[in-house]
Amino acid sequence: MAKRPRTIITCAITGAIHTPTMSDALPYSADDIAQQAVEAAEAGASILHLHARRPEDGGVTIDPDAFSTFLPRIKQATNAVINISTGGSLKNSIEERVAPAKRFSPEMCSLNMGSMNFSFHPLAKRYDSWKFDWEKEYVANSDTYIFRNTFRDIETVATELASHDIKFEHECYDVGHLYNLRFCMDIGLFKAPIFIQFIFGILGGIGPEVDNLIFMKRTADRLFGDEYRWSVLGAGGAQMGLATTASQMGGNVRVGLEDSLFISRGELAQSNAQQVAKIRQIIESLGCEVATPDEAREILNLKGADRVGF
Ligand code: KMH
Ligand code: ZN
Repeated sequence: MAKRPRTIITCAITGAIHTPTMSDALPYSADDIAQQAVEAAEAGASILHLHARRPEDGGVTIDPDAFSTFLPRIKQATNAVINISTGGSLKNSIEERVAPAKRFSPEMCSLNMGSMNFSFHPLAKRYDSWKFDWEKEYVANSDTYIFRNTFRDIETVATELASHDIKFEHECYDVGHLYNLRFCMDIGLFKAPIFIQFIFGILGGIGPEVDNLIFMKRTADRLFGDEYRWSVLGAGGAQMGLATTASQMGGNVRVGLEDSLFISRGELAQSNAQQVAKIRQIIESLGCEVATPDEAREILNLKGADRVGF
Protein backbone atom coordinates (compact mmCIF):
# COMPACT_ATOMS: atom_id res chain seq x y z
CA MET A 1 0.00 0.00 0.00
CA ALA A 2 1.25 3.51 -0.82
CA LYS A 3 2.64 5.48 2.11
CA ARG A 4 0.28 8.19 3.31
CA PRO A 5 1.58 11.76 3.05
CA ARG A 6 3.61 12.93 6.03
CA THR A 7 2.99 16.29 7.69
CA ILE A 8 5.72 17.93 9.74
CA ILE A 9 4.44 19.58 12.91
CA THR A 10 6.64 22.37 14.26
CA CYS A 11 5.87 23.55 17.78
CA ALA A 12 7.02 27.05 18.80
CA ILE A 13 7.24 26.79 22.57
CA THR A 14 7.39 30.32 23.98
CA GLY A 15 8.46 33.06 21.51
CA ALA A 16 8.85 36.78 22.12
CA ILE A 17 5.30 38.12 21.77
CA HIS A 18 3.26 36.77 24.65
CA THR A 19 3.95 37.61 28.29
CA PRO A 20 3.38 35.73 31.57
CA THR A 21 0.23 37.72 32.42
CA MET A 22 -1.49 36.48 29.28
CA SER A 23 -1.38 32.80 30.20
CA ASP A 24 -0.12 30.72 33.13
CA ALA A 25 0.77 28.06 30.57
CA LEU A 26 3.41 30.18 28.79
CA PRO A 27 6.74 28.62 29.82
CA TYR A 28 9.68 30.82 30.82
CA SER A 29 11.81 28.94 33.35
CA ALA A 30 14.36 26.51 31.91
CA ASP A 31 12.49 23.62 33.56
CA ASP A 32 9.17 24.64 32.03
CA ILE A 33 10.59 25.34 28.57
CA ALA A 34 12.36 21.95 28.57
CA GLN A 35 9.37 20.06 29.92
CA GLN A 36 6.86 21.63 27.53
CA ALA A 37 9.23 21.08 24.59
CA VAL A 38 9.67 17.40 25.44
CA GLU A 39 5.92 16.92 25.92
CA ALA A 40 5.22 18.66 22.60
CA ALA A 41 7.62 16.24 20.90
CA GLU A 42 5.92 13.29 22.59
CA ALA A 43 2.59 14.58 21.32
CA GLY A 44 3.85 14.58 17.72
CA ALA A 45 5.95 17.67 17.02
CA SER A 46 9.04 16.74 15.02
CA ILE A 47 10.55 20.26 15.12
CA LEU A 48 10.81 22.42 18.25
CA HIS A 49 11.25 26.16 17.56
CA LEU A 50 12.87 27.73 20.60
CA HIS A 51 13.39 31.16 22.14
CA ALA A 52 14.84 31.84 25.58
CA ARG A 53 13.29 33.75 28.48
CA ARG A 54 14.60 35.21 31.71
CA PRO A 55 13.69 32.69 34.41
CA GLU A 56 13.05 35.37 37.03
CA ASP A 57 10.36 37.37 35.21
CA GLY A 58 9.66 35.79 31.81
CA GLY A 59 11.30 38.62 29.88
CA VAL A 60 12.71 37.87 26.46
CA THR A 61 16.45 37.22 26.26
CA ILE A 62 18.77 36.14 23.49
CA ASP A 63 21.73 35.49 25.76
CA PRO A 64 23.24 32.19 24.57
CA ASP A 65 23.76 31.19 28.22
CA ALA A 66 19.99 31.18 28.67
CA PHE A 67 19.65 28.66 25.83
CA SER A 68 22.29 26.46 27.44
CA THR A 69 20.00 25.88 30.42
CA PHE A 70 17.47 23.91 28.37
CA LEU A 71 18.94 22.80 25.02
CA PRO A 72 20.94 19.78 26.30
CA ARG A 73 17.99 18.63 28.40
CA ILE A 74 15.65 18.68 25.43
CA LYS A 75 18.18 16.89 23.26
CA GLN A 76 18.66 14.15 25.84
CA ALA A 77 14.95 13.52 26.24
CA THR A 78 13.77 13.60 22.62
CA ASN A 79 14.85 12.94 19.05
CA ALA A 80 12.99 16.06 17.81
CA VAL A 81 14.80 18.54 15.58
CA ILE A 82 15.83 21.65 17.47
CA ASN A 83 15.33 25.00 15.75
CA ILE A 84 16.75 28.13 17.41
CA SER A 85 15.17 31.51 16.70
CA THR A 86 17.23 34.36 15.25
CA GLY A 87 14.22 36.69 15.58
CA GLY A 88 15.37 38.19 18.87
CA SER A 89 13.16 40.64 20.69
CA LEU A 90 12.75 43.37 18.10
CA LYS A 91 15.44 45.63 19.57
CA ASN A 92 18.53 43.44 19.23
CA SER A 93 21.27 43.76 16.62
CA ILE A 94 21.60 41.03 14.03
CA GLU A 95 24.93 39.97 15.54
CA GLU A 96 23.23 39.41 18.90
CA ARG A 97 20.36 37.60 17.21
CA VAL A 98 22.62 35.14 15.43
CA ALA A 99 24.82 34.42 18.48
CA PRO A 100 22.80 31.52 19.96
CA ALA A 101 22.64 29.66 16.64
CA LYS A 102 26.35 30.29 16.10
CA ARG A 103 27.23 28.89 19.51
CA PHE A 104 24.95 25.85 19.46
CA SER A 105 24.92 24.98 15.75
CA PRO A 106 21.42 23.45 15.73
CA GLU A 107 19.93 21.51 12.82
CA MET A 108 17.64 24.46 12.05
CA CYS A 109 17.18 28.12 12.87
CA SER A 110 14.69 30.79 11.86
CA LEU A 111 15.52 33.53 9.37
CA ASN A 112 13.10 36.42 8.86
CA MET A 113 12.93 37.47 5.24
CA GLY A 114 12.06 41.16 5.35
CA SER A 115 11.76 44.30 7.46
CA MET A 116 8.28 45.24 8.61
CA ASN A 117 6.05 46.64 11.31
CA PHE A 118 5.55 43.80 13.80
CA SER A 119 3.10 44.80 16.47
CA PHE A 120 1.00 43.25 19.18
CA HIS A 121 0.17 46.50 21.00
CA PRO A 122 -3.62 45.87 20.89
CA LEU A 123 -3.03 43.10 23.46
CA ALA A 124 -1.99 45.72 26.04
CA LYS A 125 -5.58 46.90 26.40
CA ARG A 126 -6.86 43.46 27.41
CA TYR A 127 -5.22 43.37 30.84
CA ASP A 128 -5.81 45.61 33.87
CA SER A 129 -2.93 44.30 35.94
CA TRP A 130 0.33 42.63 35.01
CA LYS A 131 2.42 39.98 36.74
CA PHE A 132 5.76 41.71 36.00
CA ASP A 133 6.76 45.37 35.56
CA TRP A 134 8.28 45.05 32.09
CA GLU A 135 5.26 43.50 30.39
CA LYS A 136 2.85 46.38 29.78
CA GLU A 137 5.44 48.72 28.26
CA TYR A 138 6.92 45.93 26.15
CA VAL A 139 3.56 45.05 24.67
CA ALA A 140 2.20 48.61 24.36
CA ASN A 141 5.38 49.93 22.71
CA SER A 142 5.48 47.28 20.02
CA ASP A 143 3.62 49.81 17.85
CA THR A 144 6.91 51.73 17.62
CA TYR A 145 9.05 48.80 16.50
CA ILE A 146 10.38 48.09 13.10
CA PHE A 147 11.34 44.44 12.82
CA ARG A 148 14.59 44.92 10.98
CA ASN A 149 15.67 42.23 8.54
CA THR A 150 17.51 44.03 5.76
CA PHE A 151 19.24 42.23 2.90
CA ARG A 152 22.52 42.90 4.72
CA ASP A 153 21.08 41.36 7.91
CA ILE A 154 19.90 38.30 6.03
CA GLU A 155 23.29 37.93 4.39
CA THR A 156 24.99 38.31 7.78
CA VAL A 157 22.98 35.42 9.22
CA ALA A 158 23.63 33.28 6.15
CA THR A 159 27.37 33.91 6.11
CA GLU A 160 27.90 33.76 9.89
CA LEU A 161 26.24 30.36 9.91
CA ALA A 162 27.49 29.08 6.55
CA SER A 163 29.98 26.63 8.04
CA HIS A 164 27.35 25.15 10.38
CA ASP A 165 25.16 23.51 7.72
CA ILE A 166 21.97 24.78 9.38
CA LYS A 167 18.64 24.60 7.51
CA PHE A 168 16.70 27.84 7.77
CA GLU A 169 13.04 28.20 8.58
CA HIS A 170 12.50 31.15 6.22
CA GLU A 171 9.84 33.25 7.92
CA CYS A 172 7.77 34.99 5.21
CA TYR A 173 5.11 37.37 6.52
CA ASP A 174 4.04 38.77 3.17
CA VAL A 175 4.38 38.06 -0.51
CA GLY A 176 7.33 40.45 -0.99
CA HIS A 177 9.35 38.29 1.40
CA LEU A 178 9.12 35.43 -1.11
CA TYR A 179 10.73 37.65 -3.73
CA ASN A 180 13.44 38.64 -1.21
CA LEU A 181 14.10 34.94 -0.68
CA ARG A 182 14.27 34.24 -4.42
CA PHE A 183 16.80 37.06 -4.76
CA CYS A 184 18.89 35.61 -1.93
CA MET A 185 18.85 32.18 -3.56
CA ASP A 186 19.90 33.71 -6.86
CA ILE A 187 22.98 35.22 -5.24
CA GLY A 188 23.82 31.85 -3.72
CA LEU A 189 22.92 32.33 -0.06
CA PHE A 190 20.67 29.27 0.33
CA LYS A 191 20.59 25.75 -1.07
CA ALA A 192 17.49 23.76 -2.06
CA PRO A 193 15.38 22.37 -0.60
CA ILE A 194 14.57 25.54 1.30
CA PHE A 195 11.91 25.50 4.01
CA ILE A 196 9.41 28.39 3.97
CA GLN A 197 7.17 29.25 6.90
CA PHE A 198 4.22 31.20 5.47
CA ILE A 199 3.04 33.48 8.30
CA PHE A 200 -0.44 34.97 8.45
CA GLY A 201 -2.09 37.31 10.91
CA ILE A 202 0.81 39.26 12.41
CA LEU A 203 -0.10 42.97 12.59
CA GLY A 204 2.25 44.33 9.93
CA GLY A 205 2.10 41.24 7.71
CA ILE A 206 -0.43 39.62 5.41
CA GLY A 207 -3.83 38.75 6.93
CA PRO A 208 -5.04 35.27 7.85
CA GLU A 209 -7.45 34.60 4.97
CA VAL A 210 -7.37 31.35 3.00
CA ASP A 211 -7.18 33.42 -0.21
CA ASN A 212 -3.84 34.75 1.02
CA LEU A 213 -2.54 31.26 1.73
CA ILE A 214 -3.41 30.21 -1.81
CA PHE A 215 -1.79 33.38 -3.17
CA MET A 216 1.42 32.84 -1.17
CA LYS A 217 1.58 29.16 -2.19
CA ARG A 218 0.97 29.94 -5.86
CA THR A 219 3.64 32.64 -5.80
CA ALA A 220 6.11 30.29 -4.11
CA ASP A 221 5.34 27.56 -6.67
CA ARG A 222 6.19 30.02 -9.42
CA LEU A 223 9.36 31.30 -7.74
CA PHE A 224 10.77 28.08 -6.31
CA GLY A 225 9.18 25.17 -8.22
CA ASP A 226 10.25 21.94 -6.54
CA GLU A 227 13.10 23.63 -4.66
CA TYR A 228 11.01 24.33 -1.58
CA ARG A 229 9.04 22.74 1.26
CA TRP A 230 6.49 24.79 3.14
CA SER A 231 4.59 25.17 6.36
CA VAL A 232 1.92 27.50 7.70
CA LEU A 233 1.79 29.56 10.87
CA GLY A 234 -1.50 31.31 11.61
CA ALA A 235 -1.19 33.79 14.46
CA GLY A 236 -3.79 33.95 17.22
CA GLY A 237 -7.27 32.74 16.36
CA ALA A 238 -6.16 31.74 12.85
CA GLN A 239 -3.81 29.03 14.13
CA MET A 240 -5.80 25.79 13.94
CA GLY A 241 -7.96 26.70 10.94
CA LEU A 242 -5.05 27.68 8.70
CA ALA A 243 -2.96 24.71 9.90
CA THR A 244 -5.82 22.38 8.96
CA THR A 245 -6.16 23.98 5.52
CA ALA A 246 -2.39 23.84 4.95
CA SER A 247 -2.23 20.16 5.86
CA GLN A 248 -5.02 19.43 3.39
CA MET A 249 -3.10 21.34 0.69
CA GLY A 250 -0.05 19.12 1.23
CA GLY A 251 1.82 21.54 3.48
CA ASN A 252 3.30 21.31 6.94
CA VAL A 253 2.08 23.12 10.04
CA ARG A 254 3.31 25.14 12.97
CA VAL A 255 1.50 25.48 16.30
CA GLY A 256 2.64 26.45 19.80
CA LEU A 257 2.15 29.09 22.46
CA GLU A 258 4.53 31.47 20.65
CA ASP A 259 1.87 31.88 17.97
CA SER A 260 -1.40 31.46 19.88
CA LEU A 261 -2.27 31.04 23.55
CA PHE A 262 -5.60 29.37 22.76
CA ILE A 263 -6.85 25.86 22.15
CA SER A 264 -10.26 26.98 20.89
CA ARG A 265 -12.18 30.23 20.73
CA GLY A 266 -11.93 31.94 24.13
CA GLU A 267 -10.27 28.96 25.83
CA LEU A 268 -6.60 29.19 26.81
CA ALA A 269 -4.44 26.18 25.96
CA GLN A 270 -3.06 24.30 28.94
CA SER A 271 0.22 23.58 27.20
CA ASN A 272 2.06 23.41 23.90
CA ALA A 273 1.47 19.65 23.82
CA GLN A 274 -2.28 20.22 23.91
CA GLN A 275 -2.10 22.24 20.68
CA VAL A 276 0.16 19.63 19.06
CA ALA A 277 -2.22 16.82 20.06
CA LYS A 278 -5.16 18.73 18.63
CA ILE A 279 -3.61 19.41 15.22
CA ARG A 280 -2.24 15.87 15.08
CA GLN A 281 -5.72 14.47 15.67
CA ILE A 282 -7.12 16.69 12.90
CA ILE A 283 -4.35 15.75 10.46
CA GLU A 284 -4.73 12.01 11.11
CA SER A 285 -8.50 12.09 10.98
CA LEU A 286 -8.28 13.76 7.56
CA GLY A 287 -6.09 11.01 6.12
CA CYS A 288 -2.47 12.12 6.56
CA GLU A 289 0.20 11.02 9.01
CA VAL A 290 2.53 13.16 11.04
CA ALA A 291 6.22 12.95 10.24
CA THR A 292 8.61 11.53 12.81
CA PRO A 293 11.73 13.61 13.52
CA ASP A 294 13.79 11.36 11.24
CA GLU A 295 11.21 11.69 8.47
CA ALA A 296 11.35 15.47 8.91
CA ARG A 297 15.15 15.26 8.62
CA GLU A 298 14.81 13.37 5.37
CA ILE A 299 12.13 15.71 3.92
CA LEU A 300 14.15 18.83 4.77
CA ASN A 301 17.60 17.34 4.16
CA LEU A 302 18.93 18.19 7.62
CA LYS A 303 22.47 17.51 8.84
CA GLY A 304 21.41 15.25 11.74
CA ALA A 305 21.21 15.48 15.53
CA ASP A 306 24.74 14.12 15.90
CA ARG A 307 26.16 17.30 14.33
CA VAL A 308 24.74 19.92 16.69
CA GLY A 309 26.90 21.82 19.17
CA PHE A 310 25.16 21.09 22.46
N1 KMH B 1 6.81 34.87 16.20
C1 KMH B 1 6.54 34.42 14.88
C2 KMH B 1 5.40 35.16 14.24
C3 KMH B 1 11.47 34.07 14.82
O1 KMH B 1 11.51 33.44 15.87
O2 KMH B 1 12.46 34.24 14.11
C4 KMH B 1 7.72 34.43 14.00
C5 KMH B 1 8.99 33.88 14.53
C6 KMH B 1 10.19 34.71 14.36
O3 KMH B 1 9.03 32.77 15.01
ZN1 ZN C 1 10.02 32.46 16.94
